[in-house]
Amino acid sequence: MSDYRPTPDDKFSFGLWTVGWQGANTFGAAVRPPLDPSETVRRLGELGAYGVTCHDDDLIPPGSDAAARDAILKRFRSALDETGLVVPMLTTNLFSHPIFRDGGFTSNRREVRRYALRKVIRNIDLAAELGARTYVCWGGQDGAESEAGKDDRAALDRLREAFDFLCGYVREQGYDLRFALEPKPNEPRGDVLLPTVGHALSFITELAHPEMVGVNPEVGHEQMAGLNASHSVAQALWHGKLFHIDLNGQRGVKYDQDLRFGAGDVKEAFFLVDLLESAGYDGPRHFDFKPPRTEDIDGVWASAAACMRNYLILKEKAAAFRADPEVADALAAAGVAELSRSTLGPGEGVADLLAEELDVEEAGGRGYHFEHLDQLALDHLFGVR
Ligand code: GLT
Ligand code: MN
Ligand code: MN
Repeated sequence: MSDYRPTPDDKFSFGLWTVGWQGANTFGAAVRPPLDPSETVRRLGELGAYGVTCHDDDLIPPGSDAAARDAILKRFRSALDETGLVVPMLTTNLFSHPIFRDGGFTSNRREVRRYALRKVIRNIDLAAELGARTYVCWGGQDGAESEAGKDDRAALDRLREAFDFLCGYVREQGYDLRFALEPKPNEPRGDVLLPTVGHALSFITELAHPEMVGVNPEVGHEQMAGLNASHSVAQALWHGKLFHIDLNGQRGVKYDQDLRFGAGDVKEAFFLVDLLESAGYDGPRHFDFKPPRTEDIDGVWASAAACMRNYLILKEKAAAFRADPEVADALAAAGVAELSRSTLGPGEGVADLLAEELDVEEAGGRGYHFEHLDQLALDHLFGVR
C-alpha cells in the first residue's frame, strides 16, 4: 500500500477557478477571499500537482491594460518556472459577463457572436504562448429557457461556423492545439446546447476539421443527465476523441454539485479510473470541482488534496481487482473477453450464418454470472479483499 502521495508523473491538474471559487451561489454571497494565481500555482505544486489551467479572466482580470497584463503574466510564469508546473489547457470565459446572457457563439445577436470569437482568438494566442495543447470550450450560456426564442438548427450552424473559423485560425498560426468540447445538460441555461458527450461527438462529425476537435467530458455533467459517466468516456475513447477530462463528483440528477473526485458515485469513479488506466489515456487528470461553501481556505486545500488521493486509491484498487485470480475466473465465466472476438469469422458470409443452428432454449437458459464478478469489484472497493 502506498501513501497515495501524488507526483507530477500522475498528471493531476486543476483549474484556477476550482480552488479559487469564492463560494457565491444563487442564494448565498461569497464566503472566501480571492486567491492569487501565482500563490495557487505554488500551493498546487506543494501538493504534488503537475498542471494548472484557467480561463482568460481567471488570470487577467477583464479591463486590465497592457502593462497590467504583462506584469500578471510575468508573475505567473515565474511561479510556473519555480514549481515546474505546466499549463496543459486553457479556456475562455464566455459566460460571466452580462453580454453572454444568451450565450457566446450562439447568441441571437451577431455582434455578441463576433465579440465572443475575438475573445477566444486572443486567448488562443496566450494558450500557444503558455504551451497549452488543449483548448476547452464549455458553452454553458449557449442554450435556452424557452423554445420560441431559439432556433436550434441555426444555433448549431453558428456553432459549426465558430469552430470551423477557430480551427482555421489555429492552422494558419501553426499552433499545436486541439479543441475539446465540454457538454452539460443544463445550468446555467434551462437547456444547454450539446447536452451530453454523445451530442458533442455527433456534432464534431459535421466540422471542417473534425480531427482537431474532441471532447472534455465532465463526470458530474453526464451524471446530471442520468447517464453513466464511464460509459460516456468509453465511447469518447472509442472514437479517439478523449482529448481531456474533468474529474469530479455528483450525486444523482440535480444541480451541478462539482464535488471533489470520489465523493459522488464511488462505484462509477472506480470503474472510470479503471477505464482511464487500462485504456492508456495519457492526458491530464484534470479536477474541475468546487470546494463547498462550508470550507475555509484550509478546507479548500484539503479538498484539492483529496481529489488526487482518491484517484490514487481507486487506481490501486482497480489494479488489485485486475490482478486478482478469482476476478480472472469470474471474467472468464462472464464471457467478457469473448465480446472482443468478431461475430463473423474470416471469410464468413450470410450463407455460413444461415447454415448454423442454435439450441435457443438451451442458450436462453444460461446466465451470464455478472453479479458475482461485480460483487468482487465491490469487495475490492470496500477493502475486504
Ligand atoms: C465552469 C464550468 C466547468 C467548465 C469550466 C470551463 S467553467 O466552471 O462549470 O464545468 O469546465 O469553462
Ligand atoms: Mn460541473
Ligand atoms: Mn468542467
